[in-house]
Amino acid sequence: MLKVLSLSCLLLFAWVVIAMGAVPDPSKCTVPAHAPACLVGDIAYTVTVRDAGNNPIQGAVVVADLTSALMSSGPNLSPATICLYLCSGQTLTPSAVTNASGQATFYLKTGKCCSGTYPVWVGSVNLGNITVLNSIDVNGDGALSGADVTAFAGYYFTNSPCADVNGDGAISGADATQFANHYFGNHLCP
Ligand SMILES: [Ca+2]
Ligand SMILES: [Ca+2]
Repeated sequence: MLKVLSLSCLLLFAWVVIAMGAVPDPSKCTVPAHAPACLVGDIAYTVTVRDAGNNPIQGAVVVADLTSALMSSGPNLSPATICLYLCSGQTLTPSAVTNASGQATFYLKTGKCCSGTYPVWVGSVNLGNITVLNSIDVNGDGALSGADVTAFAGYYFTNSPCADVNGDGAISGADATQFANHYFGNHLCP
């Protein structure tokens, strides 16, 4: 009986240690500032969650809080008004679960380019913030048209983060290629 109790205590202790070790450390996590999207939801945005020992945390539920994008002032908007376009079924608080590498991948189905502070959470821990939400549907009307090409070109040639449709933090030919592939693929809301 004593042995069973001891074993139970040991297992409980081990569980507590694992649970404690699984606390995300924002300084070790990776939250890219630019989160690109396509209406059809086929552009990945990946957050990496690690603990203080720089170990990846598996099974963590990561939530991106985009709520403020609904009323934020986007760089393509004046005055401030509703910014983000949401495809049907896309929530303002999407979540994804980390894999064995600590990576949680989102596939946002949104339009328009919005800037602001959109926090990314695991529980009550703020891992970092998304600051730009952009999309192949550049003007955020839920359609793909020449207006998006014009808007993309305007952002591209002024080096605006709104043209960073591959989300690598830089404006380059890779963004133009990414835009063209999704635009000519007519990637609309599913
Ligand atoms: Ca559009
Ligand atoms: Ca880029």
